[in-house]
Amino acid sequence: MITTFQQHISLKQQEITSEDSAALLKLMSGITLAAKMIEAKIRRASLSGLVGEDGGVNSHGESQQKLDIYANDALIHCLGMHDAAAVLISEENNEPIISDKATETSKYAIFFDPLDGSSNIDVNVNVGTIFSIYRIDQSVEEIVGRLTLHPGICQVAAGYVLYGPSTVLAYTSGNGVHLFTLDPTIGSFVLSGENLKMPNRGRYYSCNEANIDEFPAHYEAYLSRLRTSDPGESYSSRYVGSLVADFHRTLLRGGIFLYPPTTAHPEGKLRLLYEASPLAFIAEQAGGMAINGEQSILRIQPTSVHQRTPLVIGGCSEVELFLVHASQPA
Ligand code: P6P
Repeated sequence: MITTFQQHISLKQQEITSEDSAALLKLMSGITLAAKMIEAKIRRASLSGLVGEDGGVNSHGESQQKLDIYANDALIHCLGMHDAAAVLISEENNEPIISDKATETSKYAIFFDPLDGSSNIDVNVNVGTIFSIYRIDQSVEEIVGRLTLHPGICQVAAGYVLYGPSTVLAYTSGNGVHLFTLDPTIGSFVLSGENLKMPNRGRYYSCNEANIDEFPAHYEAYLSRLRTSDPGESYSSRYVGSLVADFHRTLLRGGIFLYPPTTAHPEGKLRLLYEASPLAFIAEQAGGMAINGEQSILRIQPTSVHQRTPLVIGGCSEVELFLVHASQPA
């Protein structure tokens, strides 16, 4: 018999009597509704003129795809339907958005990348939505003044939706990682994997090797070490160029994903609060590790909502070997 996402949250939350239970149910129903809307648009994008650039730029001056805007609007609308959300922080918007139905009892901040990797849509490559939920203790007025940011260890829940051959939702609220697959015949996300564990050692490393000459030296030494592993233990390279796709493979097959500092992005390209942190929460809940090259992603104290970070995320075996290389003198 099937278990839907909503049923699973209700069952799981009974195990942890928490004030978050009811709110998480509302917030996650907003996210799953938006995900179904986004999936339906992606599936027909080339037939409905939704591929390509919108002609506008987001808050970082990056050109926006038409589906970036649709996905962002869908998430803002669906999350704004409930009074649980006080504030929404999107990669597409420079400033936090006070939710439509925010009241003094609204106690949650939702950070999201509405459609990560969207430039891949035109060539029919997987894209994803990434989300991260925090409980906050600020009034709406205080938030408008300045949203207090917390390290990733304070996340109440996090996850992603991967739009691919099937649409998969990965989710954690601190009690393991669970996978749900969208069943289009009933329009529900159905439990397809419970308490996932990332293999301690995998066979793939994943990074954009075109930038390798720009990586700090110990990254290059590490990758060379992986490439020259003993026969039968050697690594192969996989790089989709869509973070959620590359991470999801790492979660299921093990190995390591790296986005090191580069000349173009000396602080790293990926965003801490709505890309690295939620994936780090998932990775650690699945028995893996996630660092910024030196320290745990989940322990970084954010200083701005859109700050970037280097990311090294994967199985303990691979990340611990990376740290050995990082500790060696240059
Ligand atoms: P590069 C997509 O634009 C993205 O933000 C992530 O999804 C992906 O991991 C990364 O950038 C790819 O960056 O520089 O390798 O094209």
